[in-house]
Amino acid sequence: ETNLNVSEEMNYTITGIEPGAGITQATEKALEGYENLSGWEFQTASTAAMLTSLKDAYDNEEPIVITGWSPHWMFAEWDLKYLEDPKGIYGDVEYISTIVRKDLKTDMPEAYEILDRFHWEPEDMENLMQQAQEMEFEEAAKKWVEHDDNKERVSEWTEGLQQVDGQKIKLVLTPWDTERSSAHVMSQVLENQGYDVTLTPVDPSVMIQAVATGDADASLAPWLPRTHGDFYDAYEGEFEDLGENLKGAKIGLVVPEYMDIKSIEELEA
Ligand code: PBE
Repeated sequence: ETNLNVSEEMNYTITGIEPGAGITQATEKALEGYENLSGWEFQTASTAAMLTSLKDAYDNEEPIVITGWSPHWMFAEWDLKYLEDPKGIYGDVEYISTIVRKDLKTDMPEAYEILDRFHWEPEDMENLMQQAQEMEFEEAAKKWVEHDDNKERVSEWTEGLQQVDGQKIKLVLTPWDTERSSAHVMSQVLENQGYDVTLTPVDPSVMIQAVATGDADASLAPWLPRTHGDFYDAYEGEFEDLGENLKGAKIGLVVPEYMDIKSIEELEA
């Protein structure tokens, strides 16, 4: 059986990312949910380490299973595929929501309105993330906001709203490029309206808690319904959800195209 050899070759190991990621939690559920994975190791470290391992494996055409997600440039850089997930543990297509603290509408009505209006497409986020490979996110976001293709949309987010004079607003994000992108775009837009913006990266569990307790004003970072669903449910009713700011995200187990395997269930016990 070729698959047996392949799983052995990988030392029955899934290469993960940060321990606090939603995708890490989902993968722990997958290890419990799929009998064939019960003896597998799940290595967590960092996104950077995962990408290095993926690059090394790919360059040598060796097998590897990683925890992957879209949007991400890994799919443009390498030929990769999501393994089918017949038990649906990683969920289906996801959206990213904007959440705000409960009194934000009363306290900061203009900021609330801007946050409520903000939405964009996966390819916008991808373009910005790609730009940010060569410069700081702050600069990439500034370019994105000022780009001719985006100007009109961006101005709709603030149309008819009053400027403020240095009002402080605190956004929390999670420490991945997808969320660096949205947070820095929102930061540019709010600063252009006169806000004094603080961006704080935190773990997904803390991100939702911070908005629920009012420590942070807002976040553009919750991946739903699955990736951060448990954290979201734990604080449901203690924050306000303004709805999706992006549709078409995804998480799952990802392998190089050259691997002769289609489904999580084909990994050998
Ligand atoms: N991610 C990217 C994060 C959210 C954004 C999928 C790696 C996670 O919590 O899994």
